[in-house]
Amino acid sequence: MARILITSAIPYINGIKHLGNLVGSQLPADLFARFNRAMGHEVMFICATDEHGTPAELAAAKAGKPVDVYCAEMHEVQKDLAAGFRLSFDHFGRSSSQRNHRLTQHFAGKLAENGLIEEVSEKQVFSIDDNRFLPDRYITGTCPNCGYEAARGDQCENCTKQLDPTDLINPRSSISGSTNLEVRETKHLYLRQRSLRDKLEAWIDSKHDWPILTTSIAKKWLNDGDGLQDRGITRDLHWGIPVKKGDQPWPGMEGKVFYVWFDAPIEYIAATAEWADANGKADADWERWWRTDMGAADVTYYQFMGKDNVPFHTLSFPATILGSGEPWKMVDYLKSFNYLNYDGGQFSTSQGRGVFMDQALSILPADYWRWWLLSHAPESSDSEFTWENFQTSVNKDLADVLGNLVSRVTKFAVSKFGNDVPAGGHFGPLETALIADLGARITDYTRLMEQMEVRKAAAELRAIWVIGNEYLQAAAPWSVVKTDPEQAQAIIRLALNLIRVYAVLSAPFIPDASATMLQAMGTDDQSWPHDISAAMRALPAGHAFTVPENLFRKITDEERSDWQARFSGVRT
Ligand code: B3M
Ligand code: ZN
Repeated sequence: MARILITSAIPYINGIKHLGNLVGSQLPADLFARFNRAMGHEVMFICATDEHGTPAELAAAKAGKPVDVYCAEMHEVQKDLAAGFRLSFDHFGRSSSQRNHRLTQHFAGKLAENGLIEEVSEKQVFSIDDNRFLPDRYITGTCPNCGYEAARGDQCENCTKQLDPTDLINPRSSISGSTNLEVRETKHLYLRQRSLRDKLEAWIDSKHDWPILTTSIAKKWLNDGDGLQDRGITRDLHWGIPVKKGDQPWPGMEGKVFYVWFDAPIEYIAATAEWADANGKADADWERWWRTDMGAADVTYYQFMGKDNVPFHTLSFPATILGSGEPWKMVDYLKSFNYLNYDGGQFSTSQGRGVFMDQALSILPADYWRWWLLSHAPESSDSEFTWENFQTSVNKDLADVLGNLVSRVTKFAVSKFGNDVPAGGHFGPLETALIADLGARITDYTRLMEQMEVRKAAAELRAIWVIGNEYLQAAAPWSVVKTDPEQAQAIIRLALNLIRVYAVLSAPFIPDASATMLQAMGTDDQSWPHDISAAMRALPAGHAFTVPENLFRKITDEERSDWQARFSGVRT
């Protein structure tokens, strides 16, 4: 039994995520966690909300709530949606937790001890009425280039010119509109990543099995232009983790917080500590996942994320860990994803374009989305959600192939032989051929799941469903029963066992349908069919079963066009 640590990139707190976000990290991470549990491994699957930074502050202000209240509420919303999608986290933490405060301050203290922190003085715009420094993009004014009146301090949206806040004519705070601004001197901490460059390169070079997408992004940031830049790890904000050196004050840094990207990945560790706290466990119970001197040396650690997050996980976070000089577990395999586009364009949170997690669950159950998203995961390139494709996939794969097989077999079996697995006949050449074919395909499917080849695994699972249908077509129990009822019983006995095997194999993709199938088969035997001959006899003659509710319904053309219009982002 192996020990598998899995983390998904932690979603920002401000707002509900769309399906593109979901398929880029949390959902494939869940697939992998479920698969590894099915393999009998010990799994720790961690996610959290990413709660700091200016966007969180501004979203709270917009909602008219104190930022801590806003974050607590949005955390619950995201947690419920995760549960709705059946994301099987062992813990869904919060980056604003006390655990993360202490760990983040601990890492900063260690980095300082090791001479890796530099204090740098900078000039920044301060808003006297807002009583805060303003990040560039929260300063608005008139563009000196084109005269656009709502240009941002970093760029003019109208003419695209890159700006400095001091270039703006009549600058004002985007938060309050106040023009009572001045330039002040402020001090920040920089992590001297450059001095860790060789260590980082050696570490990245030691990863021979990473996906090309991951390695190419890591290398690009390591080597491009000036190479690795030293990185500011503090901000002049109120909401965040106060800058401290371990548990000691940091002179000159009073009132400042750590930059959100410094504390967010540390939350992977902190959330595991939160898991221990929430479950009455000791520190040693989470440390055995994270400290190589406390048992984590035999853990294999997998991270899942969208490609835009890769630089932070291949350079910045490893720099924090390596720079600490302490024996923390580092990632072994980093699975990254391209983008999912939406119906000829992009998902857009600001325009409400595309399907968001809450909307998705309000129109169809989780399994429909899980199946489509995972079977079209943007692995080797970006992929695109279209309603036509979604309808076809659901109606064919789920309703026609899997759902139909389950309902045809169980209804026929009950009507001809009653509610027990029938005892007659023997497996003949057709059954032997099916079992051999299944065995080979399940070996292949298991390997693809181990390798996190999400789309290929989905395609193999679909093929496994299809050969079951083809077998039934060929074996035709509905005709055979008229001439050779004993043989029809053998066919049905095999087909009922096939349903259990399908339930087990499909569970990582479509857990609810899988549970319904197992329940109908009157079993909680979820053992993976490594030995297919034995697995096809797991439900013996005389074992009771029932006919399940219809597993999947079809999407009508009318629904498809309604939904397409509803989520197009064109406000009516
Ligand atoms: N919150 C960005 C994102 O949700 C960021 C990930 C943090 S992972 C430590 O895509
Ligand atoms: Zn302009």
